Amino acid sequence: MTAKPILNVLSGRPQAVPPVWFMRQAGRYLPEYRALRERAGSFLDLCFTPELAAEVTLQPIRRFGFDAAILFSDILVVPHALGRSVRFEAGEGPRLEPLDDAMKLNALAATEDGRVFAPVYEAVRQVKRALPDNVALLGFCGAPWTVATYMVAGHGTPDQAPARLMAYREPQAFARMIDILVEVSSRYLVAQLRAGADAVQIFDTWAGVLPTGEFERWCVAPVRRMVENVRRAVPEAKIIGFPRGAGAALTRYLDAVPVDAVSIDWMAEPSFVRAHVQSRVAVQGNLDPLALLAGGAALDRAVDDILANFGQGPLIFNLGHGILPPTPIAHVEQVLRRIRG
Ligand code: 1CP
Repeated sequence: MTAKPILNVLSGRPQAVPPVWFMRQAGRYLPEYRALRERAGSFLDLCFTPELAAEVTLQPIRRFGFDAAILFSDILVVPHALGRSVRFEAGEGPRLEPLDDAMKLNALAATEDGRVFAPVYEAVRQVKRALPDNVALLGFCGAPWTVATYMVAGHGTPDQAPARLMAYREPQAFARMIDILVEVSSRYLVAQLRAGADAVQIFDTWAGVLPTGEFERWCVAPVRRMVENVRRAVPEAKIIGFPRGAGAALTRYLDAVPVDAVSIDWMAEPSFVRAHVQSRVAVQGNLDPLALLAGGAALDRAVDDILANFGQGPLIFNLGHGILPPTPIAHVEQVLRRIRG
């Protein structure tokens, strides 16, 4: 038995009161984050200064007593370590040099500059030392497909069309990039685990936009290889998968990818998830971030529904996607009271 409720759930043991954390729990809805962000300079400076990244990681733990801290970083540090230019413009989101033809894709560096990640591992060690025994530390990275959507387009897109098109037109060059991301991301997760992360989450935010064959090729197969790589190095590694928007394809994901938990979005059908996901692994989720923003009776009802739907089995209470910046702090407190009594 471990003192960390999340690790119990990840081992398939339901908890009477489900452990809870929120995706993007460190961020702009917190005044203490906004204050520190202003002092840090650029967003990447914040990610790569261990003391600052550790402090931001700990802020939501101090304020709310969540059951997990998630390392403060971003999925786009991986393209940065591959030598791509990555910038975060205030209010505009990430900006990268696009990889918009096969020649550029084929010129992508085959391996990372490992020195880029050193401050991230130092942040993991610092957070680990500061956390209470019952709070788990989560590391993370983006899944190759989701990271590739930003590398190809150079920014966030509503439908990920540039990467989808590139994958159809230049499958070999696209596959080369995915293969590189598999290997870099696997090494990155292994090093986070070795630095002290208790578990890691693989964010495939844009898994839901692909047709079956493409989903298999660009989401399922690469994440499977990552999980195999990580477990080869750290056999007991606890891994959470988040193939957002996969819907009924969650079963095919689980058939191939041996994760310990699946994080589900708020659209997922509860009886389907119970029968085909929670019967096999732990479930994490799936509060609608807009219900959290709305608050009031609608929020209470949404929390109760999740507890009724998934509370009998292994459940990590979470959002179905990241917390929205205008979310009132009082609404987060309301959820925690509702769950913990
Ligand atoms: O202004 C700011 O301070 C920057 C906003 C911000 C923050 C707080 C970005 C830019 N990234 C982050 C932190 C972050 N990103 C975390 C921190 C840990 C946490 O508290 O959860 C994590 C886990 C991520 C992961 C991430 N980054 C994902 C996957 C999860 C998800 O939310 O879908 C994705 C897609 C990104 C890309 C990214 N980075 C930042 C933004 C605004 C975006 C989305 C861009 C877009 O598609 O529009």
